[in-house]
Amino acid sequence: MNKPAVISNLAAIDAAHHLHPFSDMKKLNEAGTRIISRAEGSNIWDSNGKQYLDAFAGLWCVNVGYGRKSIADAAYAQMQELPYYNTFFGTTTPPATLLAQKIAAHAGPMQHVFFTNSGSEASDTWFRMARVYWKALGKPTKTTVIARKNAYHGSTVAGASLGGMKHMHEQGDLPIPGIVHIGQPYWYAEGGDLSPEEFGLKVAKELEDKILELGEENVAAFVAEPIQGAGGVIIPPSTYWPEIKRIAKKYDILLVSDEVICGFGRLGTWFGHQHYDYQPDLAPVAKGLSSGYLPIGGVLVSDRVAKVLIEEVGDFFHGYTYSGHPVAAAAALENLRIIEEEGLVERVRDDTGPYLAKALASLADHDLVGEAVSVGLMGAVQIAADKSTRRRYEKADDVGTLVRNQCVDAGVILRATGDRMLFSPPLVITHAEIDQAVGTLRKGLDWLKDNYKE
Ligand code: PXG
Repeated sequence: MNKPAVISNLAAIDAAHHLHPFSDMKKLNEAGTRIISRAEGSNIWDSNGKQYLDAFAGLWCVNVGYGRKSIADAAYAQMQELPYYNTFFGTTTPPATLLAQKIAAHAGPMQHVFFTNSGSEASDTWFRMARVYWKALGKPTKTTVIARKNAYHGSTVAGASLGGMKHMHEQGDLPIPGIVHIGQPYWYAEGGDLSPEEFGLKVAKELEDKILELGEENVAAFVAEPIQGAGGVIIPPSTYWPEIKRIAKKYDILLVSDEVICGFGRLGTWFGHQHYDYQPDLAPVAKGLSSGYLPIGGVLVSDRVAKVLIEEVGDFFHGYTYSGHPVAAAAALENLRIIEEEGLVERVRDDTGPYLAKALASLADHDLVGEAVSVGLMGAVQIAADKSTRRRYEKADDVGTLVRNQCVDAGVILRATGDRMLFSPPLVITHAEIDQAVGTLRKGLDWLKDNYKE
């Protein structure tokens, strides 16, 4: 296929002008940027015409898959009708309002939404909202938020502070005051001699200990992803969420469920908290809300919090020029219509989710596989140096990257967090594509076994 001349130059232009997120630019410029130029279903193509199965849905977000003409049409029609108007001074637009209604239809007692453009902005939004809530109730000391180590909640100052990534904190003197972190339910790495169930209870109990240490009167909220995503698809032991639920109920704090990855079908439920059967007071969303076709996010607000915001707070001095952007909202509306009409949430729950679980379980016999686990279409394979003792390779980042590179070369995009290989494919992925992804990962692990020496 003939390419326009400019394409052959793009990598050089990119190196000259484009700073990439979360990238070592020197190494990237040496290696050359991979240019992705088209996509369809669960597959993407680079500018050399090479095809890849995108087992990562972009960045955990293209839930309905690529190439949905009806989303493009909805955005085009909206752009012609009304490309922009704001939602600030007593106005709204039809798509923004209808999108709020459609989200609410799946969100139980979270019947209101505050729109943002991203998950990071959603983190900043609920963080302020939680403090405003307690102040309005006459409890202005309830400001501290408890979050978890190795969590990811975005890259803004509040988002990166809420996240528990040390390397992010080191850049910019984070976290900001008023944010503290407790342990994560990562049994494989940190569970020691405890059973997963005992360990789940132990790390959940850290929340109670932290509340007692800080004093309930100083704690605003606890935030957690239902399953930690960027941290490595850390699936909590079965005892974890019931205990967190008990503790959050016992003490007067808000429970915040970061649904940016787990929302909109990923776990085979509309939202991750529904899979784990707890009820958040606030829930940031983004990604799957529009399947990444346009940037949009938001915070789902429970009736408990909305009532105070509406009746007690008055003006909430917070918002973005593009909160509820009509074109992004129109795209998101069509995206949610597709999820509903095609029964994608049920398909993940009853069909592709169990199929992925079985395919991953087939890796358990591999010498380097410590665990291979999933919920819905969110899965992880833990690489082990010695699976009998759960010993991990010392250079965890290296082994994950090596296997990831093998998979990408073989035409399957996966993500590695350290020594965990992560799956988060489009919700339209087929059985054959799941087999392709898992089969390619097995070969990558074979390669590591034969070629990597500690
Ligand atoms: N919360 C969670 C749970 C996320 O996963 C955000 C908030 C922030 O969303 P925005 O839209 O501001 O990016 C995220 C984003 C990775 C990776 O490498 C993960 C995310 C973003 C970029 C990279 O896994 N998650």
